[in-house]
Amino acid sequence: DLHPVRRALISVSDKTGLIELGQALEARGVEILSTGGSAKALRDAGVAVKDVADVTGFPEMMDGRVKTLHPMVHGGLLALRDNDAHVASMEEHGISAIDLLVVNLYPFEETVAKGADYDTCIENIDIGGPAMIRAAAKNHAFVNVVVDVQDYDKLLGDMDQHNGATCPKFRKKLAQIAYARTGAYDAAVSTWMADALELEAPRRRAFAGELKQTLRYGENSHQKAAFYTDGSNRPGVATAQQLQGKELSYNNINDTDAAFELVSEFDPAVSPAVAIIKHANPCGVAQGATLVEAYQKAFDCDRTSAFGGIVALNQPLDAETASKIVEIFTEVVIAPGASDEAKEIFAAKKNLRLLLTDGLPDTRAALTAYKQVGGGILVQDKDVGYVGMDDLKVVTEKAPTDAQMQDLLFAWKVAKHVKSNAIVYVKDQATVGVGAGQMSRLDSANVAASKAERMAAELGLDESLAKGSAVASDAFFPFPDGLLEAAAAGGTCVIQPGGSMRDQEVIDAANEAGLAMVFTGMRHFRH
Ligand code: 93A
Repeated sequence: DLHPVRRALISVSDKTGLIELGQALEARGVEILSTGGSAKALRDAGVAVKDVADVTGFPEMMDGRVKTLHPMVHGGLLALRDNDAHVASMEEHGISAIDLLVVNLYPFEETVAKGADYDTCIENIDIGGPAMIRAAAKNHAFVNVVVDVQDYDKLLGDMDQHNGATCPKFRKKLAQIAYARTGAYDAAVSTWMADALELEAPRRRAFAGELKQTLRYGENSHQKAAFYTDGSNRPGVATAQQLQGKELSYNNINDTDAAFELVSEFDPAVSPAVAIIKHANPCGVAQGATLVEAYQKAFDCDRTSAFGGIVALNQPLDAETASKIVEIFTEVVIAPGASDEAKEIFAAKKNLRLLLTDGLPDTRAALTAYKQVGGGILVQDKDVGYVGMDDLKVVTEKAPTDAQMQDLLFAWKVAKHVKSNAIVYVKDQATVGVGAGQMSRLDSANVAASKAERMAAELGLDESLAKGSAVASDAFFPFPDGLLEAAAAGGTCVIQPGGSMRDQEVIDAANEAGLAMVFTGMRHFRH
């Protein structure tokens, strides 16, 4: 089952490593066929190459749309070498076997990412490449197919282990990668088309991913798990660089994502912000004059829960903040960069994971969110809803002061990232109580209030942290009870979507309790 590699076809858009590969194959006595640009690059470097056009007897035509789509190529890729009839056909038509195909495709994904116009994107749909890749992969019993630059060395390594041939298991692995690549490629094309056509629910959808790392286990130790990138290059946990610390776990990744997406809601040009996350919910979020102040304020919301938490920053980590963070056990820190001094401070804490990103994600960019359910996949727009000052409607006799307004908007941004039912108390641009994931809104208000009280006691204060706070509710209050609970805890102003049948009852209760309340007209369920 060892098949010597005697003849290769190389056709690559990304020319990285091409010359080295060509030279290595030549040194191993492999004959090389190649297409226009790839052939030229190899020839310029002194590697002997045969033009595919000379093999097919046809020039590359129609702007290169037709260059390798020919029986001389596809016959050479698909023929079964141990089938007499196939071999007879090859002889009859003068087709020579191709034992190795090296292709990487027209950069369709990159072209879309650059924001190219429709026709340019269409022109970057590779046809001949995927056709060859699929043919070679089907015939992996005899043919090697390489679609990733990172596999060049592995190919040469396998050849060297087997005296210029490759083993069947290696060829099978290459074939699996090849089909995943063409699948992902067409997924990218169909997803782009669905967007370009503004289709709300395309009748067929394709998904694709590329392995970033295997994980030791999933949410629990008896679950297998792995982490895939989606090719979008969005700054975030999937594209971050890990500078130090243990390998990230499944739960770390989930929590780090929640933390970074939340903190990225806060414009770093306005002020530094910090979010501390536990179990995908914030246990402290704050803005401050400095990053370290923001961290301290976030930490003071719920010091107990912050232990072993995940910290996200909207600005590069500085030395002061780094020193403060290492005072307690923290699982992960993610930031858009870090100073050398900060890195040094972290280096002393070997287990602390530090992830650095290339900037913050655009939290308003349209994205699609998926959720698996029994027998299906739910697809929706990511919640990129945003409410600004001008969208708010004051519904009570009292209107919020400017300072209250700032805290209401802050609380609203945080509430969007808290599992429903979400109630968030905020004072001076810092959360002071977060109630998450309860089955009743009243319970969430209670949880937030009791946390604010417990923390106040811990800090030696004689009134609840929630005293004088702004309160956000991710969805409307169906009854006045949750609102009254928030008022009793110390809330003085409220932000909520409105839209309940009992809105008037709730507004009356707010007026009676002396609260100022605004409606957003938009809710932020998050389940
Ligand atoms: O336009 S194509 O779809 N038609 C083809 O017949 C064809 N054959 C190879 N594109 C085709 N290719 C692609 O050309 C390869 O997949 C590769 O991405 C690219 C390499 O072209 P060059 O060697 O001229 O740079």
